[in-house]
Amino acid sequence: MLYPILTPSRFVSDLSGIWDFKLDDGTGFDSNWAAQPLSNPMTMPVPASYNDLKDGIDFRDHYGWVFYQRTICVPKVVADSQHVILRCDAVTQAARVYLNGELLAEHKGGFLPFEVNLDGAITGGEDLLTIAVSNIIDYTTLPVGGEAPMLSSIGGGDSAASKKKSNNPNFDFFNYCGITRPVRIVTMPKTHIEDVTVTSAFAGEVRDGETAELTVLVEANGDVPVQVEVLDAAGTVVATGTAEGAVDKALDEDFRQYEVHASVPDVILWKPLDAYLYNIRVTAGEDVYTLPYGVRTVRVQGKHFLINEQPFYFKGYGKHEDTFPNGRGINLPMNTRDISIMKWQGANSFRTSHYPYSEEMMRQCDAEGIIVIDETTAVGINFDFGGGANFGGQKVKTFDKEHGIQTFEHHKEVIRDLIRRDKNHACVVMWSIANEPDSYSEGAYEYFKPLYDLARALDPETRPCTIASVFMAGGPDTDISAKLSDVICLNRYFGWYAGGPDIAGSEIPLRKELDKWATIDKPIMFTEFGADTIMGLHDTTPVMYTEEYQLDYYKMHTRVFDEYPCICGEQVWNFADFATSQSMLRVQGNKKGLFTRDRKPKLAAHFFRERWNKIPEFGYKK
Ligand code: BDP
Repeated sequence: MLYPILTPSRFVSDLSGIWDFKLDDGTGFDSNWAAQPLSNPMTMPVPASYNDLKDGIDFRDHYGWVFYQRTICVPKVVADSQHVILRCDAVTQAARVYLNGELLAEHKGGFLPFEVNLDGAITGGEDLLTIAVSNIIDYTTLPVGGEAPMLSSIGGGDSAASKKKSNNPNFDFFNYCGITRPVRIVTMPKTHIEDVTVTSAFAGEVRDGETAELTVLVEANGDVPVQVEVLDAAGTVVATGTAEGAVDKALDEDFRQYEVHASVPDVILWKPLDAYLYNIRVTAGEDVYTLPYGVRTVRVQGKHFLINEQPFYFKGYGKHEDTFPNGRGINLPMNTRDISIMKWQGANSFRTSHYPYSEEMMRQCDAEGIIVIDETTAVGINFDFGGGANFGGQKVKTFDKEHGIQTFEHHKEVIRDLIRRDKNHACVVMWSIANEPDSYSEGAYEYFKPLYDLARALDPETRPCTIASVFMAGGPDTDISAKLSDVICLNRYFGWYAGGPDIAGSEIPLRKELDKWATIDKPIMFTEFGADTIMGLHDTTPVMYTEEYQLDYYKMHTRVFDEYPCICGEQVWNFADFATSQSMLRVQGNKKGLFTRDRKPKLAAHFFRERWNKIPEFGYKK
């Protein structure tokens, strides 16, 4: 799916601003709120998560639907001559889109874009746009949750509050919801480019100065002449190509697919922290679309993760899109700061734990040379965490046919939509199919094998695939990662959840497990390891939660990593402190950040700054 941009043939109108807003009181759909202006609405910014923007727990933890509304106008002359869509970048967790009271589209899943066809629905006057948004998570949604009566876990008995429905996330981040990323009206010619897919190949060696052979697949909804120009960073056309009619590989019968070849001489490769982007300008009939594109290769060989055929070492973090008061709402200034902090620290990568991040962040990572492991929304596929996904007292197995997880079909959709959105990004080097799923129980292989197959079949670059494997998965004998993942990604908490506060003692099981993984011929990396640390808590004897404890914890781990040639990277948990549901283990959120939520460094941040600035991007492990 194409990111919405202005081009000589496309116009974009950003609907960011203050919208009318109302929490559903249970009558929103029956009384058809979408058909008329909301009565007594609140004001609400779009894009943002709504949860932290108004006071009161009932607002923050509202369960169910909310309604956003505003008017839109598209001049009749435009609506008559152009194809008009509404482009929603992310509505969390589910959306129903209405124009003048008529339901035009529904979408499930809160972190990927969708388009609504407005052709024929625009009146040319003022049209009432309503987006109803649900925050409900259950066994069919990704992320996974359950419904819970409040207070049930602390003996609320039959008090009124205990009967109140609430979300019970099976994951450790606050269930921020709303219209969290931009909504735009986009116009384009009626016969237009629907999608562009670029891949590159090398006849000779993969290095600067060689010729890169680009293949550009263009999907359009009609028979049109298709041309491609490749522009270098200075805007000079360095290669061109023309399609010889549609090829017979259309994805959908209404669409044609065109294949264009262009040879880029004296190529400049896209490299980690040293990005170089070409612009691929596609012209299909009257429509023009320009895509930034970095030429680089990625593959796994033995215990190495190769970028441009050189062994890369991941230095970085698991992150969240989490700031105050935006919640998970897009925060462009903070994304910019985060990348600056990563570079200050000598980091080169992060994982989009635990959902796809904004397209703006992905484009910025392309431009800044930050390496990204791109994760789906599949978090919580593990009933060993309980988190509301288990029935009262009764133990249910994750893949139990009747009562277990029912996410498989949606999981496929998410993989398809994620790859369709992010396939052209140079920054994306690996797909993470899920975070900490139950990868060690009966049914896990049958659930995951088709999903890996799907990702590999859909990705034109066939990037490596992985899951971030949970502690309980044990070693290669029990964890299906060993069979399915191209890189073994370990989330491990030796010295925190397991073995804390005995850091020295925790080194023993850490090494034991690594010894087992080292026997298989695959690269291994840590995608999570960390310790909760309250900024400003200090002690001469490093006790848990102090900054000294976090420092010692990381010193022990990194010393061990340096002794294992098979380890190809370290991504700490977490870049910064972040909001979670309330619980006895969380002090106003998860405090495992190297930085506070407002991005002030803890002691360990300086340790990693020293360490990572000494570790080269390539060739650290021989
Ligand atoms: C892991 C999860 C991550 C949590 C982290 C923690 O992948 O989402 O936030 O543990 O407990 O299990 O801090």
